[in-house]
Amino acid sequence: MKRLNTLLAATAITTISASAAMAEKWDMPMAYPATNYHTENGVAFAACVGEATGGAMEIVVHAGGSLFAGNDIKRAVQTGQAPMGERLLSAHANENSLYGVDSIPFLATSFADSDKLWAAAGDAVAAALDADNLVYIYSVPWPPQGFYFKKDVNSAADMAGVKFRAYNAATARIAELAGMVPVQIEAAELSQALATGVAESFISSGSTGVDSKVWESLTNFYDVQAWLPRNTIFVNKDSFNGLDDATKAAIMDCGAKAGAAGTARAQELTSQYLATLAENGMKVAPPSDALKAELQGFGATMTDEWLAGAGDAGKAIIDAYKQ
Ligand code: PCA
Repeated sequence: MKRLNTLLAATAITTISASAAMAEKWDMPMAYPATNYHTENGVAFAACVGEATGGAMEIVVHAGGSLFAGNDIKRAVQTGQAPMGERLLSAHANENSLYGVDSIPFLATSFADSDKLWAAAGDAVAAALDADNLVYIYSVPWPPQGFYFKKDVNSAADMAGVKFRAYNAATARIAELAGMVPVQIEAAELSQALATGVAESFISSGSTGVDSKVWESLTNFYDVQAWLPRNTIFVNKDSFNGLDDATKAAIMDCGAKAGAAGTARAQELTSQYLATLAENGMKVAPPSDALKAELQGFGATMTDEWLAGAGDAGKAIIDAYKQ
């Protein structure tokens, strides 16, 4: 009996050390600052997975584009250079129009409508990711998008010729329609671009305005509420398929929780961000009626263009959303 106990104890020790040795460690590149709620939510997701797998799966978040720059994260995960990552998928709408469904001006302008649009679009976007060798885990919206300038802007005429920082095809297109000059810049480089005059305006959330201390370079925020773009977390399909079922389930469950928690956090922070902009001396205002009408016109053009590019799959999403 004593011998058996010794044997069992030895077996237990072997099992523990084997599972510790086998603990999987995954890097998760993210593009936004460590203090941004998307990143904090990613860290909470990683902790959730660690806990749910008893430490067998360790996910290590790399914030601020430190492992891969935002624009490189999707390709890195597709090709297995990183097993998982986070990306603003609308920046890849040139690869597949469906990735831009969250950046159609004035289609979904509130958190409730963003959820509704995602309920209509999520499966099609997940299928597009699958075709890119990626498994969809969760996504979280940014707060509604508004315009930053360094002067009062009351109509599109006031925007003519202004250097405008774009983060995807939709933001570049809206700049073009307004007669501005778009330049594509990652959020991580935004402060510097504004400080050096490479860009003198942009469209984004209060969140990114605060992250970039935008008041150091610009003066006006117009709360246009044009759309709520999303950050999406995905895993390389081969890496995912190599996991056991329990670990897959842990990732999916923690992902569902992170999607809900991150969205709630975004909503909670939205008005705080605008208050922070104002506290730092920015003029925070709704757009004038004239500007709003012009932007709505650009939105109608861009909706038609998106539908032309996204075909039947796009139309099915918009129809389902509008029901
Ligand atoms: N912040 C990101 C994307 C949308 C947003 O609110 C950015 O400006 O890059």
